[in-house]
Amino acid sequence: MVVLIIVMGVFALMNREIAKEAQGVSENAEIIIKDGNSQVSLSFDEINSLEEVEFNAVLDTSDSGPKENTYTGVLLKEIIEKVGMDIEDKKQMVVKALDGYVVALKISEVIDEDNVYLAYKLDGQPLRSKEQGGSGPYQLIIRKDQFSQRWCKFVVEIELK
Ligand SMILES: Nc1nc2c(c(=O)[nH]1)N[C@H]1C(S)=C(S)[C@@H](COP(=O)(O)O)O[C@H]1N2
Ligand SMILES: [Mo]
Repeated sequence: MVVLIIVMGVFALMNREIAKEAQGVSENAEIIIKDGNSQVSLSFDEINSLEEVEFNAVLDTSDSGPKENTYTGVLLKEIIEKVGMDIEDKKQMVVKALDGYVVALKISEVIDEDNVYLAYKLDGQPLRSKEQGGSGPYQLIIRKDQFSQRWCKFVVEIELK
C-alpha cells in the first residue's frame, strides 16, 4: 500500500512537469519564416501585436458537415510584412506543421484582402496545441476554400518561394 502511494505520488509529480512543459511550448509558440537563405522567428507576442481580426469561416471536413466558426487571428500577409520580407516577387507560400502536414498557397491568395489568416483563437478561446487535443497554437484558415483540407493545423513554419 505504502509503495503504491509513493509510486502514485511520483507519477503525479511527473505528470505536472509534463503539463507545465506543454503549456510552456504553446505560450512561447514561435513560427519560423523563411525566404531563400534568410530565416527569422516570430514569438506569440510579436504575432499578437499585429492587427487582430475576428472573422467567421466555415469548417467542412470529410467526416463532419459544414460548421460556421468564429476565429481570431491576423492576416498571413501582415506577418510577412512585419518581418520585412518581400511577397510581390514570389510565386508561392508553403506552410508546414508539427505533424509533417504541408500546404501550398498561391501568392495571389495570400495577397487577397480577406482570405488567408493565421488564427490563434476559436470562439474566443486560444487554439490548444496538438498534445492538448487542439488544432493550434496556430491554424491556417483559408476562408474562400469550400473544404478545409488546406486549413493547416499546428503551423510551425512559413516559407516563401
Ligand atoms: N497539420 C495538419 N493540418 C490539417 C490536417 C492534418 O492532418 N494535419 N488535416 C486537414 C483536413 S483534411 C481537414 S478537413 C482540416 C480539419 O481537420 P479536423 O478533422 O482535425 O477538424 O484540417 C486540415 N489541416
Ligand atoms: Mo479533411
